Amino acid sequence: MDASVDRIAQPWAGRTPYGRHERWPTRVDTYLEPGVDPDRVRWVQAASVLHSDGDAMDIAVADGLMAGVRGRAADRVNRGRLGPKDLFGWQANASRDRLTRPLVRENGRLVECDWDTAMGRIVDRSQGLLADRGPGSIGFYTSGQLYLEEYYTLAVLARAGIGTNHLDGNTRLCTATAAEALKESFGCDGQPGSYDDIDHADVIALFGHNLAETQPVQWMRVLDRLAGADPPRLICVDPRPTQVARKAAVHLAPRAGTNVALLNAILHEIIRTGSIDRDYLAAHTVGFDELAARVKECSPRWAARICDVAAASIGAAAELLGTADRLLSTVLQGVYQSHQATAAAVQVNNLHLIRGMLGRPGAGVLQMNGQPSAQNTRECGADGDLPGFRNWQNDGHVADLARVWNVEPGTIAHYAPPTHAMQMFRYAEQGSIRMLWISGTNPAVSLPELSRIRSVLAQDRLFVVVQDLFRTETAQLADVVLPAATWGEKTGTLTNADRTVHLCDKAVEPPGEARPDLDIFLDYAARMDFRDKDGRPLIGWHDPESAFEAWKACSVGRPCDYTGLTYDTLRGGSGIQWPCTAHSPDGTKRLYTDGISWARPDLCESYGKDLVTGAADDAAAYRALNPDGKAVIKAADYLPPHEQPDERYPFQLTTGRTLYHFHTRTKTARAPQLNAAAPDVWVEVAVGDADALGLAEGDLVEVATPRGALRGLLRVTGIRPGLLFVPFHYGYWDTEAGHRPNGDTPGRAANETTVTDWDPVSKQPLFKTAVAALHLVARGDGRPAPAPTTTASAPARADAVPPTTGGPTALAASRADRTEGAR
Ligand SMILES: Nc1nc2c(c(=O)[nH]1)N[C@H]1C(S)=C(S)[C@@H](COP(=O)(O)OP(=O)(O)OC[C@H]3O[C@@H](n4cnc5c(=O)[nH]c(N)nc54)[C@H](O)[C@@H]3O)O[C@H]1N2
Ligand SMILES: Nc1nc2c(c(=O)[nH]1)N[C@H]1C(S)=C(S)[C@@H](COP(=O)(O)OP(=O)(O)OC[C@H]3O[C@@H](n4cnc5c(=O)[nH]c(N)nc54)[C@H](O)[C@@H]3O)O[C@H]1N2
Ligand SMILES: [Mo]
Repeated sequence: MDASVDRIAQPWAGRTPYGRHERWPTRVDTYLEPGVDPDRVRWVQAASVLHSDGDAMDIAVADGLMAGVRGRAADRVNRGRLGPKDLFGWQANASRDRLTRPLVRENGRLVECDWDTAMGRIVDRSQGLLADRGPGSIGFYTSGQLYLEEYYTLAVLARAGIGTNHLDGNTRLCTATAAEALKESFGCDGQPGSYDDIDHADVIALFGHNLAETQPVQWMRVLDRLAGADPPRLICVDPRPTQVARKAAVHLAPRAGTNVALLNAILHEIIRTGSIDRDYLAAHTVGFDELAARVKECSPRWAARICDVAAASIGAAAELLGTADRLLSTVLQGVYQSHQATAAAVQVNNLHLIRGMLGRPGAGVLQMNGQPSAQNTRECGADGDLPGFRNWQNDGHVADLARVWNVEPGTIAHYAPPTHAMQMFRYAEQGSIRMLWISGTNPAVSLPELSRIRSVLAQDRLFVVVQDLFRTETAQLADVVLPAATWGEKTGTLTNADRTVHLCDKAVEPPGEARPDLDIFLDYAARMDFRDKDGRPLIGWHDPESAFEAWKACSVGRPCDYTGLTYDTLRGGSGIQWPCTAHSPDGTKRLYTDGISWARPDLCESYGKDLVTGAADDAAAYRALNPDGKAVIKAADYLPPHEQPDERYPFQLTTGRTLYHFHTRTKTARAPQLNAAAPDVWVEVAVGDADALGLAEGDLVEVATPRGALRGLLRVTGIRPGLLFVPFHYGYWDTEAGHRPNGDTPGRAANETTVTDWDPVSKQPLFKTAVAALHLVARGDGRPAPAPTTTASAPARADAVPPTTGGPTALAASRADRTEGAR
């Protein structure tokens, strides 16, 4: 790829068209810091940690410092391509404000100390709590951004060392619904499809998934197919005019929170027109009759009223879906972060089951992940699951895990489902959890209802440990802060959304005394002196590779079997998809090529839940429903969103992402090109709504909900009327107040306004459906909102706003910052 292309202004760059069933061409994207001599660079292999795509890349190292990145041409995921965050995000590693020493709270202030002091405090508190209150007083809240080796170590120390049930990841906010929907339909987590399905599909349907901005490299793949022979037709279900919507054959922009009504109408049409695969249904599923009965009355006209979408458009979508020869569907947060998250995601699985669209090239479903290693959090049991997708309700599975760890089964808490993150914060609020160890996540910006989260974390009686790279909003509320090494500074593996495992090697030294998360967890386990039932150390590994080998032993015979992988094979060129065993050394492209394999009652990860209440079924009920371990077709009635607009709060409010930032911006705001592309928060409103309220581009507005308010500059876009959108990236670490709104003035974090509420099945919080009021605070001064023009946020009137660019100014700033920041 021509290095002079401005990859901020042209995020997806030029096309390499290819035809259906052909191989996606290679294109190597590179960004080297200006002035770096390519001949003096050492390349170290890695994969991106700024989304779930798993873009393989090499990190350039010059004089012991990171100096750029280059896509890996041989890799199956990206064939050399990189997105804007991949190209520029690494610069954050060298920021001047990295944490370099541990901090402890003394007289209300965080002060630097040595590792012995910091770890000593954590160990003292842990031992005291274990003695006085037992394991249930200690909770761990981790990430989807560490490495597999780190999650597995954390899962063993928390579940078998401490023996607590309170271990979850921010994956609860992210992909809990993906996991749950897979468990409901297929009995077990594990992505059925493959990114290669993009090469073969004739119809690609994206449900609440802004692929163009959130997995930009797979969007390049879609664009390349659109530019080639026999292009696929796209269906986009999203209330915003995303780039996906702009390229779609059918774009449905439903009222937020009505996905189940829409999907039921689509299923209704497909069944009514007889576009179903009866042989597949008979051989591989149970539950079809129940679905057919439930959607019988759900006509497109019925759904049109609920979703506020034309019945004819629903019909057009159903026809494309019903006549597709190879259908690929993807599902993400527009579905997962709403009140019927699992119910809706399961209906997409049902669409594939009734059409027999699974396990063949181009016929697949991607219940997407968002974070780079969310898959590993789940498979290692560092979230609300047991390691290796074992079933907490199956005593045989618990006993098997106890055998792997050489502990008594009773040591592993399984008296109830593993505690979910929202419940852990509730326990902390009520006082039964007294120590919360937060690693690789920033809940003081990312959890709903921030005023509540700040007050929970700030309590005196709660001992908060934060393990991060920076002094985040959350770190500022901690009792102990541990400086972590990150991507590029430590070795480990991560698994992307299509089960591709990549190895990231250490490229440079971490700053100061920062240590890899793995070393921190191992150090804690050693100081706590956790033992197995024979008195040997519970955790017998000591570095990333030995941790990986330990995990392989835990994965034997499970769906996520890693036994055929080694660090050496992962250094062989491309990432490899699990399961990977001696029999399938090259990995497994698709699951369920030969029927459903992990749903048998004795094998399944879950016995399923009621889609309305979330109540867990037991083994007997599951055995009666699904004795032969087929796919379960689960129907769901539509239920309206928990909040409905009224006179006081006339708008719906949804929140989400922009192309150039990652989450709470701890990395992307420290990369000058990315920061310049979207420097501050904004509020999106439809043209008609702005006109009706007399508001214009660049006005300072306030968005208020029953929980709180935020302020930002107005961007007038083609978003659906009645809906507001606010990006959730902007917290306070780079503002004067540091970790919260300044004084009584409303802040800018989207989660000041969101609600403490979740999908009853997956327990994933609702970030996409609140009600809100919109008010003018001050007229604009002629400047447009600080929102990109290249994305879903593009202004309705393009001439009103200068184009987004990462041009010469941003690059000059980059150079200056790097020179100052170099250690
Ligand atoms: N640039 C960038 N990429 C990222 C990330 C990032 O922070 N920045 N984060 C990564 C992570 S962790 C995740 S989870 C993914 C998330 O990736 P996405 O899910 O693609 O991103 P979101 O912006 O959260 O939401 C997607 C879309 O849902 C739509 N939506 C809102 N309400 C509804 C609804 O009721 N129905 C439907 N059908 N759609 C609705 C929104 O308009 C939005 O365009 O992105 C990953 N990639
Ligand atoms: N309103 C609203 N809220 C949302 C969402 C939404 O769409 N709308 N989306 C939700 C979703 S899907 C997600 S995934 C979450 C994300 O929410 P968070 O996880 O809170 O967001 P991040 O900014 O990614 O936080 C990761 C933290 O880990 C640190 N970190 C990075 N690498 C490492 C490492 O190697 N080791 C350690 N120890 N720390 C590291 C970073 O500096 C950062 O502080 O937000 C959720 N919140
Ligand atoms: Mo996420």
